[in-house]
Amino acid sequence: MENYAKLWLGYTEKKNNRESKCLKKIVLSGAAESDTIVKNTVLELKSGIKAMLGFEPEIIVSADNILSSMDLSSGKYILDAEEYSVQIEDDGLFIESKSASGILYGAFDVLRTIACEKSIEKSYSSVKTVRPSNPLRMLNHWDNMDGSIERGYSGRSFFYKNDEIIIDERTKDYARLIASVGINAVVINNVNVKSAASYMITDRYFEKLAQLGEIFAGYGIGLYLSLNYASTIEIGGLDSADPLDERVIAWWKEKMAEVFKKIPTLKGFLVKADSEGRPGPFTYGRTQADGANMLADIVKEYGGIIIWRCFVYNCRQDWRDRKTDRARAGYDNFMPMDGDYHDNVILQIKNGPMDFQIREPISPLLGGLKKTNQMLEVQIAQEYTGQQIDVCYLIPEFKEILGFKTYCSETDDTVADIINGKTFNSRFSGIAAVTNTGNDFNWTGNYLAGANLFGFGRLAFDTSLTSEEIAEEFIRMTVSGDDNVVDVIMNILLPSRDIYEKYTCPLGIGWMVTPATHYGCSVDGYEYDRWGTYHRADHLGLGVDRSDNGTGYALLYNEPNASMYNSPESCPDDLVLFFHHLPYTYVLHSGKTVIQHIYDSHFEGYDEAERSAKEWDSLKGKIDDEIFENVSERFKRQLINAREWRDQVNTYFYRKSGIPDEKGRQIW
Ligand code: GCW
Repeated sequence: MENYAKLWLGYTEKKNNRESKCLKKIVLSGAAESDTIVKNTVLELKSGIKAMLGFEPEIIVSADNILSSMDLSSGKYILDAEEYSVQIEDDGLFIESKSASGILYGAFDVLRTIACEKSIEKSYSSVKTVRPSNPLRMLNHWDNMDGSIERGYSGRSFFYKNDEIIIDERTKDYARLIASVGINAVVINNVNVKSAASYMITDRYFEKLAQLGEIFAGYGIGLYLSLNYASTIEIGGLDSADPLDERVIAWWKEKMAEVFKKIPTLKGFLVKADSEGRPGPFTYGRTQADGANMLADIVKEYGGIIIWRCFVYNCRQDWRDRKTDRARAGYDNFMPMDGDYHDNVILQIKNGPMDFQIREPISPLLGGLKKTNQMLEVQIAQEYTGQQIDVCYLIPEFKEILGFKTYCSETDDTVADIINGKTFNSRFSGIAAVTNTGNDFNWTGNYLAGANLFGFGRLAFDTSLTSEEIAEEFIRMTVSGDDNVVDVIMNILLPSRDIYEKYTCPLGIGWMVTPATHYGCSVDGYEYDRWGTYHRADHLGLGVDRSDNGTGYALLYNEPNASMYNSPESCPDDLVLFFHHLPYTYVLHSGKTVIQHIYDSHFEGYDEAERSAKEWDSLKGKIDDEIFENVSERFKRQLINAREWRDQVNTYFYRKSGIPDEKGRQIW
């Protein structure tokens, strides 16, 4: 037996499409037969169809259609290039694209259709054309070279062990898995670049990195590294990392020439600077733009890009200080330089202004910045959302984020429009997820967390897909094609984010988690701490005043969002405590008081989690035992967690407020 699951590329035997004539001959048109991606595509189609349908198709590759003059450095052209179409013509199936990657995506479309047991004839009788929604569709690994993973809940790293890079069958299967859902970029090391990882840009690792880059390139995936901003000091022997210091610039020039020569497939770097103890340009009185531009100018001649994170805030705050607002930090640090970032810099912005809580407003940088390349960062590693113990299907949340209207322009003003490059005609843009994988047998700890890995890729590739469509594909391809099983798991996945929200932090307030580990309830865990993460509860009420009477954060949005958030009357219930400090007796739009909402949602959240666990139990014997047991065991832990959250939050606020539950349920 393999030591890892095949997930959605299991290619088990299928009943439908066995007689399909057009699958006997498949034409790949638009790229050369000698191209590695094309070779991999041919192998994938042959083995996949053979395993699912019992015959091997004849595959013809024709290089027609290549646009040799294509400028791949421009975002728009990348989208053009990666677009594919599939259709039945005469007696064969034609997969066409202007690039080898597009052909690969077309092939995976066909394999998905077969794996989901949809009719090939119906699916492709008229031409199906798909153009990816985003130029960059990226995964960020927070893997450390000692094999640990920061915020990893699925075992150890499959990239590193004891400061060495691992390359084996799993590396290639990982590339296949993520390419199959449309990922085209991957950062393979933690943004906190320390210890051995600082030496990734040295001789010690070039050879292995070059090999890794080749494997990824064979599946249309660009390799990126996280960079230690202070490399000049840590490995360069200089005493400064000042981006305007000539010695620093000279060191980087020489270094980058070497790095791009030794790792020819390298596409660029991700940088976390001036954040949570990491060094950065602020140390030298320089701006974030100074730091990013210095590196970008140097990597430009190699076609490289610098992805610079906006997660810059004061993590040494005094809890007594009510003026400093962590939520403002990203905006305050990056907005003033809008227009100054050079054209191969992309700012990578977390979806919310804080840090991947179960409910946050959209970062006001998205819709604020108008002259800067932008990328959205979401987190499928469930750091604050159940750590792959609790089931939490995040695609509905990502759909909300992408659909958010920022009012930054007359048309095309949603987050999806901004990051796909449409709104500001950006050259480089896209979406990244902090990934949830590790070397566990099933890759993601909980099998159901695989839906977030699968779903993130699918959504990044085609933002128009619904959460339901994505969940259904995932289940059919990974667990079972039985309609009843599909229904049961859909009913578990789709409401899971709401359920998790209900039994954890109410009304957008966030942060009532156990400090450091971030799993489990601790209402006051972060209340008197230095991280800028407070709920400000007293005997009368709770919430953070971010209106114009408070920190003014609400006014960072474009109108009408600013006014909407600024007043509790117009602020949506689910964020009202993020923006306002309200009495427990305040009546929400739902008609409930704040305190009654807290009680009701927590009782409901637990009950619904329990119902999901029971639904899962009904699958015993109907699905693979290994999957069944894995998720069952996680559900047991989820219920313990949900019960603690419910009872601690309810009890805490009952004791603070002295207001009993209208329904007289048990509070401790
Ligand atoms: O949420 C915080 C995490 C850190 C992480 C940081 C970041 C990689 O708790 O573990 O560091 O975010 O995004 O940089």
